[in-house]
Amino acid sequence: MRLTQYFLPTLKEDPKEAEIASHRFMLRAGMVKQNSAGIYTWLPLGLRVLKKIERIVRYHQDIAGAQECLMPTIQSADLWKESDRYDAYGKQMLRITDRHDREMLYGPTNEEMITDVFRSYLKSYKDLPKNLYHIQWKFRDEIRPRFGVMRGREFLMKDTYSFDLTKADAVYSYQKMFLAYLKTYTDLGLRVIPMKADTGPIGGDLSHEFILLADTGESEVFIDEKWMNTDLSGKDIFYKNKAQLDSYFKEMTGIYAATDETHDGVNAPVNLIKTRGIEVGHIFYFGTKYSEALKATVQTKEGKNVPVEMGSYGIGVSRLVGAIIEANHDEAGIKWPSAVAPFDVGLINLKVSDEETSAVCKDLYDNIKNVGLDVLYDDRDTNAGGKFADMDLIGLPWQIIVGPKGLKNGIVELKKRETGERNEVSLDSIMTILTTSIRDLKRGF
Ligand code: 5CA
Repeated sequence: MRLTQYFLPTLKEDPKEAEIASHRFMLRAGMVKQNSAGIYTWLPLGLRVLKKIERIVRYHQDIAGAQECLMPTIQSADLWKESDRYDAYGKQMLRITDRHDREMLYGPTNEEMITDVFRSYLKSYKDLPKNLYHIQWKFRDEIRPRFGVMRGREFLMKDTYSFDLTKADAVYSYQKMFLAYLKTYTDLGLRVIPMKADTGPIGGDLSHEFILLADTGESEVFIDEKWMNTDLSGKDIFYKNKAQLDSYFKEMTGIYAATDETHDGVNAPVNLIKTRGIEVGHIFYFGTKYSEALKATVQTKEGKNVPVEMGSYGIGVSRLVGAIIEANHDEAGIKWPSAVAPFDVGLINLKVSDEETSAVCKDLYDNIKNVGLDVLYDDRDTNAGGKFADMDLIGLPWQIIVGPKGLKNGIVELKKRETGERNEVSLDSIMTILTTSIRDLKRGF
């Protein structure tokens, strides 16, 4: 993409309304525009990141055995009356009346709707297990939308719903999702800690929040120091090896980590770190809460009808964009982890009016695209300082800086945004360096 043609409205000044780094940088980097409180337009640069996160989330859901579907954003109130949550949800729920005076709502979550989908088709133990997910916009009329996309009113969530015959099977489904979450966050370039959690309005008796540690996080958390050296990647653990998965789950959930609500000072270890974090995922096992209310039953082998065992599993996809920035930035701007960067490479032409410089840049631009990398080419006829500042702000992992002085000696500059490290490299070797350093970071998502 050429910057002269791209819709990238960057801002030099910090917007007044932004209290935290991620919000400030998302507005300044032209990723989102606020339309009303907690409601945003995703501009092209922001949408690229959102899509990359979605892709990684989807990749791991599919491997764990979940199947993607897509439920609507608008739901009928009737289902919520069946589960008795229509009144309980209170003012958080955006209620709508259609032209026939039917009560509708903008979905804050989908337990009722997926249970209705399930009961419409599946009636036998032979149909189980099933696991369905979608990535869809939700609406919660938050009292205090703030921190940009981190606490929005309209936000993108991945929500998965598992259906099993027995509690033991449901716990296995829960453990598989638990593992999928750890693998997902690792591939997003994040270190996220699972913590025992309250189930709140979703209900149930087994629940974990996934917390990214950050000083600006909304949740107060308590974690055992041991977490600092624990491998959280879930690598080498297999979904189908039940015994291995079970012992891994017990090991991970055995190390003390709690949110403010579940922290119990009495049983907590002494070497506890009190800090703050961002909730980027939340999973629940709630048994038959919804299947009983909505009469989603299956027939067992013995011919008995029993309510299906369920769990639900959420990831805050749009919140993750902000959370990733909170964990990866400096004074100058964002430092995207490669897996979610909007472009892999930023190509800076220092002197557009110089014919040779522009010819070299054009060749490089084509070559980089041809090897399958995403490149943003700053071909604007503006000063170098502004170009460097914008490139640091939007935080692409690699920058290639091309100017007439270097080219006299066949040299361009390669900058790694993460460390700020700059190296002069020969024009002949740049493509090899790029493909070897970046290719192995990009997986087949
Ligand atoms: N039905 C369950 C799981 S599918 C559920 O709704 N869980 S939740 O309420 O915990 O939401 C799941 C995730 O969505 C949260 O962990 C959080 O990352 C994200 N989320 C929740 N509220 C907001 C919000 N107002 N803005 C942005 N993200 C949010």
